[in-house]
Amino acid sequence: TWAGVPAGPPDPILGVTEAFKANTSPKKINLGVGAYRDEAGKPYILPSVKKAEELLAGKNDKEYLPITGLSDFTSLAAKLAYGADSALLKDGRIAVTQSISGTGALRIGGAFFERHYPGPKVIYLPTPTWGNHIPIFRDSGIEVRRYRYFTPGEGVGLDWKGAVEDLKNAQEGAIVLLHACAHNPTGIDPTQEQWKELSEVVKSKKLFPFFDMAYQGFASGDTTRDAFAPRYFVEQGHQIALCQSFAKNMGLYGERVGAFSLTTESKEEKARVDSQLKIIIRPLYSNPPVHGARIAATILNDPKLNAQWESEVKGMAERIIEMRSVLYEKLTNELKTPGDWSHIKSQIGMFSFTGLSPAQTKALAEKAHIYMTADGRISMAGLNSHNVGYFAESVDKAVRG
Ligand code: PLP
Ligand code: TYF
Repeated sequence: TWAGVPAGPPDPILGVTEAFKANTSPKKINLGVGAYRDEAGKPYILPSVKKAEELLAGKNDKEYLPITGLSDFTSLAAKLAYGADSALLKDGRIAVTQSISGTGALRIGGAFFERHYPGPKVIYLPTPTWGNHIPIFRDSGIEVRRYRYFTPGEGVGLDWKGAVEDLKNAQEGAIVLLHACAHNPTGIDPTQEQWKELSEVVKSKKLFPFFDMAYQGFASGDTTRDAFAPRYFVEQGHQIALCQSFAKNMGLYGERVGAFSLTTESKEEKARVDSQLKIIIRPLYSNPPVHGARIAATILNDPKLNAQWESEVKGMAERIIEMRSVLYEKLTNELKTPGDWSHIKSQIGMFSFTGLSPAQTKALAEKAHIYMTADGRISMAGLNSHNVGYFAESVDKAVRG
């Protein structure tokens, strides 16, 4: 039956972990997948998450959740994203559903736009973007187009002129995907001034802003500051779509905790949108998993636990920032590695887009047992005080050829 099924390529990011696992060297380092590691290189369960699990232990049955998930969780997730003082939230104008983490949120969003968006079913994604964005929207039946975002080579940075130009030339009324903060893979975000200009461009072309916020808190260490862009767009009168993930900021990766929301014109419109979200979700997976949503809701609902969580997010962000500065110092001042490495310090979030070439990344894997994605992206969280020296020396060798 399946004789005609061709073998497909592995996921460009998760495939790196496979290669890493197969390597038996004690020196090996996995900088592929964006998953936080502590100073000992180990996965990190946030103490606030442990505490929430203790509070929950034995207290709940395993009944199904409603189709759109745990309502305590979805309202608290919306509050975290839009702000406690959000007028839309107070007016009951935000339609929100729990989702299977950020990926599921994007996919529900794709399906909703494919079915109900009155404008062109075309989405503009930044180049580069998180690899999964492309198949998510393509599989949803939305045409994928691109806008420039990044300038490679010397002076690596945001291609602001290119981005604005491409969006000004975009098809009127199309959808535009915006990484709310900590752009993956480049680690480069627009400034607040640039977000303001972007809001004007989006308005002038009647584009629909579709935010992917997978790293709230991870960019600056402050969840409010990291939510600047979607909140500003809402303030400016845009209707937005928003995907949230609690994989990174609560370390709930495998629990699959996320939310998808749409702002609406009225309570009545929200109710209609809610009903259609349910119609999309029911034949996909019926209802979402319960445990992770309970953890997130417990944390967000308890002021003390919430404050503890915020400080733990900050702690993760700060450890990454510290690693950026150590790596920069080693390459620039200790090893005098050829090239300008200042972008390692200026980039934000989980990743650094190193500028290493595919040949150099290949050499690092083969000669130094160091794994990263082929585009030269490294997960900064995979570095710690024990391995950063070895990493810097290996990069130095790879660069010098
Ligand atoms: N969007 C971006 C930009 C990401 O980097 C990720 C990965 O964490 C996701 C969405 C969704 O991830 P998850 O489905 O694990 O929440
Ligand atoms: O970019 C990353 O590494 C994270 C994790 O299919 C991830 O976003 C990677 C690939 C994937 C799902 C999550």
